[in-house]
Amino acid sequence: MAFVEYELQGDVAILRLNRPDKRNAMSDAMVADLAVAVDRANSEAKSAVICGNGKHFCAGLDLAEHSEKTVMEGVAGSRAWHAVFSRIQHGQIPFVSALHGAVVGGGLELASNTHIRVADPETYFALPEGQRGIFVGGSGSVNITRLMGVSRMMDLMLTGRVLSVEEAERCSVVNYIAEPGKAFDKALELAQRIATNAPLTNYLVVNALQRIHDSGYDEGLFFESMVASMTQTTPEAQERLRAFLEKRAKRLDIPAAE
Ligand code: 1HE
Repeated sequence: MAFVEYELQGDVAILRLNRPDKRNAMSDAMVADLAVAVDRANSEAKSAVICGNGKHFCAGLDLAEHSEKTVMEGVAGSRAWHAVFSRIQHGQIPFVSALHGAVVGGGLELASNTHIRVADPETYFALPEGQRGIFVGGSGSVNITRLMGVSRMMDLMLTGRVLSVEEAERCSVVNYIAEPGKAFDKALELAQRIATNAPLTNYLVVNALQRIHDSGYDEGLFFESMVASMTQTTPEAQERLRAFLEKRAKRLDIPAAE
């Protein structure tokens, strides 16, 4: 996997986009390597971090490669992105992205498929597709829009304007702004914590929540009851509940009163 480095640190898989000389621009080969790494993480880890080597998280689609494609090759390429991104969004485990530098075009699409986004303060976001004469093709029209809404998505795509990390946090693109240079450390800390949850709960959070939100009100509530009951009746849940009642479980980290 030349374009994606993979490492298993305890229960957490670390996936590093590794094409820093091209700002981690996503070529077809990189998408294929990402698919292998994502499948491996889903099969052996309890959570994962996705980050980028070099000065930037990801400069999006490899524009050099894509200037040469036919319509059908373009469709196949977009569908390949969808396939790997959906194995992130609806895979076996939660993925946390650690963002820094440029998170642009397809880089923002990748981040929008992860479950939590942590960013360094100097991170910036943009969708320059309009200027390049193309359209989002890596699920952005669905997944970035879900985060920021159609109005902001239109603004970004039409004007190509650059969003600061504070603006990105305000519109739910970023969950955490880390201390300078610490996005990876913070993302790893969160992933390690997530890895201690019951695996079935993690699986259902990443697979059921968005689907419940996408369904009708009544269907959503019904689906929720099924999922809730399924988790509550597992031996793991029963042991975790017993551990709490017997004071063996960690309490919430409540901030100390002034
Ligand atoms: C690239 C790419 C790329 C850099 N494809 N080669 N994405 C974009 O429109 C963003 C295009 N990139 C940039 O605007 C800038 O590179 C950055 C702001 C991200 C970073 O700037 P900087 O000064 O750190 O790097 P650089 O000097 O611009 O680029 C370094 C090299 O990376 C250079 O190649 P070199 O051979 O001249 O050294 C660049 O050509 C190369 N490079 N970005 C190919 N994207 C599924 S649909 C998704 C649609 C999209 O993603 S559209 C958005 C595409």
